[in-house]
Amino acid sequence: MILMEEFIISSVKDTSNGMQLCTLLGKTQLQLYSAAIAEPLDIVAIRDSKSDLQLEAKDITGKKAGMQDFESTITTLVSRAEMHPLQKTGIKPLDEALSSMEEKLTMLARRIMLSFISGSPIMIRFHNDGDGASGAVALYKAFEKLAKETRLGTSNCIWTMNKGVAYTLQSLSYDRLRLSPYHSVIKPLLLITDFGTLEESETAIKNAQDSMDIAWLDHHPVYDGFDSGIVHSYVNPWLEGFGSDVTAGALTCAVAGMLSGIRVKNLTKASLLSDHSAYAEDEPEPSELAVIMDAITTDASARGSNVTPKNIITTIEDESSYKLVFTQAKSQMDEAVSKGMKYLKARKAGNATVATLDYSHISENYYGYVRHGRFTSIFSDSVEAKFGPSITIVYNKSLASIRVSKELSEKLRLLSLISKMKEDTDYISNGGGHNEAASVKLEDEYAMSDFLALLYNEIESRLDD
Ligand SMILES: [Mn+2]
Repeated sequence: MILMEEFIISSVKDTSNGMQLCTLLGKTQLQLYSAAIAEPLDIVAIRDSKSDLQLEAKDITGKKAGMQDFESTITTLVSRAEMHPLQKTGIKPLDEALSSMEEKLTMLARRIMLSFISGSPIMIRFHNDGDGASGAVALYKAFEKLAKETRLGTSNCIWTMNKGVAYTLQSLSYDRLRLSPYHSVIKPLLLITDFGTLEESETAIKNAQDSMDIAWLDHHPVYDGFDSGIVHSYVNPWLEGFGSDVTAGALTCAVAGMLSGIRVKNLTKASLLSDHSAYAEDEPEPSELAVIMDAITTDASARGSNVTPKNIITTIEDESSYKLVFTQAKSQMDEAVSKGMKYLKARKAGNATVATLDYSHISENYYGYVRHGRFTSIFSDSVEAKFGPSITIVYNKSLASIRVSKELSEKLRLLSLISKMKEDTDYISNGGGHNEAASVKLEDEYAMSDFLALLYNEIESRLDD
């Protein structure tokens, strides 16, 4: 007697060679190419799931599985793929924050696992900086490990570096287009890391609900009226009593660690450094990783091309590319910072120093890694090293980027200062961030000198008290 084993088809991907790649679920999960036309929920009977064969028309029984059968099959398989414990980073306040969010992170990881095992598409969109990239690289490594363990491929994982901070209708239509080769029982999953929490994303996020589930990891402040309830999972430290110092990269690395057990400490630390989190510690390997990921993502954004975690890993693992990218980025920034130190104008406010720099001195000569916001953060470290507690203002046409030393931030309350100025004047179009790092956009660049004069007054009066 020939033993036949039954499987349910959970997902089908049309490939470019006219074949289908099918994910089959039974006592185990496997993927097979098929020359015959298969559809989700088709029941197939094959003789030996362990030998390397291709699905044929005779294997498709013509029977369809019911949703209940499908659900109990996938539930058993997913629960067999055990979650790994939440890893400690060794940074106490960060570990406390992460463990208080453990339940939500676990739920999100389980949703990813459901898609992974069922072969349904997982679209990962990450912010185009070192924080977003660190999470994406960690997830990529996690999927590679899971693929080995489950004998599944990763061709259902689609990577996009998101240019900008919103999830737009354009992003949504592009994502929908890319779902077209996939047919799956489990809804496609969109995983967003390190961007999107702002009003500009609302319409696209709402419209996405009919074609995809959304799992979302962010650490940008939530705005009034933000409703996280419409997406499948949303994890943000601002909703859990913490703030932006808990990076999206740290959250995403935690999820990647739970999914696969891969070590995520250095990537987590790189994300903290890249975003200038208060938990960042200057260690050689994570610092270099942060610079490299920042440089690769910025460079690709400038050229309008996509970067995948695989591209990043290739650079990191090749010694000469690693050195080249790192040295170039580092020397550009060092040069720009020392130039900035020459051009800055310093004034006193109480015991603090206010350092102001016109970014046009810098922007003309540097491209790529040196960017206004990133420059301001690194520049402010040099200002602080020279002048002690300080406020660093770097303005570029109508945009001012402001950094405040830790010991001054409580007294200065930068965010409330900005909102007061916004009420008192008519040239501030928007401003935000947090009390140690914020930016202000003016209606036009000619208002900058008025803005700076008023800002100095406000700073002086707050720091004099
Ligand atoms: Mn971030």
